[in-house]
Amino acid sequence: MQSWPSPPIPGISGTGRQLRLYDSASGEVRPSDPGPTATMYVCGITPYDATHLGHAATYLTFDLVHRMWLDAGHRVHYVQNITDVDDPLLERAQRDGVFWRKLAEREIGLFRDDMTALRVIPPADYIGAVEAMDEITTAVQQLLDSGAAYRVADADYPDVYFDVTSSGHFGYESRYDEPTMLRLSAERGGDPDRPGKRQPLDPLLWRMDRPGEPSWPSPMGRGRPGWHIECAVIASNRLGPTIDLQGGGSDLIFPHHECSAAHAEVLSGKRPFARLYTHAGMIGLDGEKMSKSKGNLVFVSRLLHQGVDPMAMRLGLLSGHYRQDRAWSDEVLITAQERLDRWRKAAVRSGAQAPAVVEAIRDHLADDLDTPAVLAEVDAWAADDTLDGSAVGDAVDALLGVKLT
Ligand code: 5CA
Ligand code: ZN
Repeated sequence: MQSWPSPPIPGISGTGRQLRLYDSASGEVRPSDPGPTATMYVCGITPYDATHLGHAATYLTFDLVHRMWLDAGHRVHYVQNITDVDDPLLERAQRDGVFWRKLAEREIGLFRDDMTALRVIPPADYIGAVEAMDEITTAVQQLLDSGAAYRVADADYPDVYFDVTSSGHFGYESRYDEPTMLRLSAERGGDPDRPGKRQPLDPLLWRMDRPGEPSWPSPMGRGRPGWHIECAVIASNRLGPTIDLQGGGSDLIFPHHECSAAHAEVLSGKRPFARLYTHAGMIGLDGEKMSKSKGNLVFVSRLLHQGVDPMAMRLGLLSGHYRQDRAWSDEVLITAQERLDRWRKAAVRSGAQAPAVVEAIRDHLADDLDTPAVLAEVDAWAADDTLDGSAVGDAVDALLGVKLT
């Protein structure tokens, strides 16, 4: 799938830092320690509706990771998927009377435009589930052959499931207890009550063809893939069996990242799948998580259409810490726009060089992406009329992704 154009990234003087990030699997802030090429997989959208500010906040978080690694001299191999066939997409297409592929195409187009406006560095590989169908069916067959997967005894639909006990340490990524896992599985697309499964938490790998549903040929028979195998396969076939970071919003901690890690580890025989599992908090509106099902969405494309500066959106979303669940509001946007105006004036100013400000930006970002501290630092620089603009302006562009000039 075509991704989107890369924003130019200005060079800045000095040396980058080793980035430390919170890891869900260990519950600690840990150093990321990539080799010359850092590898990152961030779960992409399910394209049945436009990009909202919650999605944007999550992609901005990992864009900062990308920028910090580049600043530290790494190449970055970034892969993102598109869940372009799944229940929510098919249900929405059915409801609206549009062909599911058309709906996906339209929403992916909007997403690309939104990411471009927000100056998010694109993934090198942007891969739809449909494009990866052969890879996915090969992996499911491999799991069946090895005994890690099985079919349910259902005469009509002998769907294929993954046996969670085959990984030997299912649950290590989320560290949730069994009742929590069961609840979240039921809430987030799993089917713990399906009769015939070995364990209630076993996730679907291959759903046999149902009337009216799209399906693809496979050694298992016609059907379509489960959700978690898609990400396990797209990531590991491009980045190898062990990646530096698996990212997404905190609603993906379980079951999605737990199951995709388990699939990838059983397929490769290597663990852990990711050295860091990093999750962004949920953006809410009026006290509730912003989500398609609740309908309380603020779309990036709508704000752009209204003339809101995407750099103000970016600053507004980065004004809270990425791990914190936080609310979007008109006030957040107004404060961000005012800040952006002050920073823009300061960026064209002549005066004394302020290399310590650039170093402080790096230090705060290296500390688990402490953007509130970065904003305070840059605010102080903007308020000091004696300081020069250009070097700090470039650092704000390169590291924070906010273009000032
Ligand atoms: N296609 C799957 C991942 S493979 C998916 O979750 N798609 S999504 O469109 O529902 O979400 C895309 C990304 O946005 C995910 O990382 C999700 O965790 C994140 N996200 C969704 N809602 C919010 C929110 N309100 N705040 C922050 N991030 C969110
Ligand atoms: Zn995913």
